[in-house]
Amino acid sequence: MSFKLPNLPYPYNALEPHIDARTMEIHHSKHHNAYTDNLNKAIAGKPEDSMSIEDICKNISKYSPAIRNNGGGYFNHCMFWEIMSPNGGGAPIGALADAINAAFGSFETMKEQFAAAGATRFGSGWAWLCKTNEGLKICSTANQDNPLMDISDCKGTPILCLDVWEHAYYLNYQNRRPDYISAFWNVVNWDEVARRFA
Ligand code: MN3
Repeated sequence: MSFKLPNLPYPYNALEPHIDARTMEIHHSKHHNAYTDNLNKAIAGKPEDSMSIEDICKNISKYSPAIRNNGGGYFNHCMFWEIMSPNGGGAPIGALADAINAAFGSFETMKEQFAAAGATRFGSGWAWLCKTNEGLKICSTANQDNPLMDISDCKGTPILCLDVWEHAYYLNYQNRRPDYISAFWNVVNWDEVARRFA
């Protein structure tokens, strides 16, 4: 078994009241665990079994739908847990703040565009802030696709992500996806986003 479900870097209740403990527990121990198990089943006995998840994503057009869905699900959730923190929120500083201002004009405008990308993603998917050769970009992907994937029309190195599948918020927010997105800013780990940006 190549891929392991990572432990969360904080307890399930650490992001309350913004993301509730029950949602975090089910999301991590059931959803992310299932993507991990199903990815391992899909790559068993194949060369992909010895590849990094990033390299699998970058060559995803060569692989099965099961690897695309579960490999994306594995990578996306690993990143999602890390870019949140109970000590999160606030605003980025330094080179990341400069890059955000250069690309969007202000931190507030970046947040508005990111929130719109998540709110308008029809059905299930993710919102992303990506580093590209043309500066920072915001986009969204469907299902478990991500900007590393060669099939993505939203390519770049992801530095911030938000899961907008209903399983990420429905217990606490029901149909109010925009309220979940607003609350997310209180738990963003800007130190980790800056590390990925650098
Ligand atoms: Mn999810």
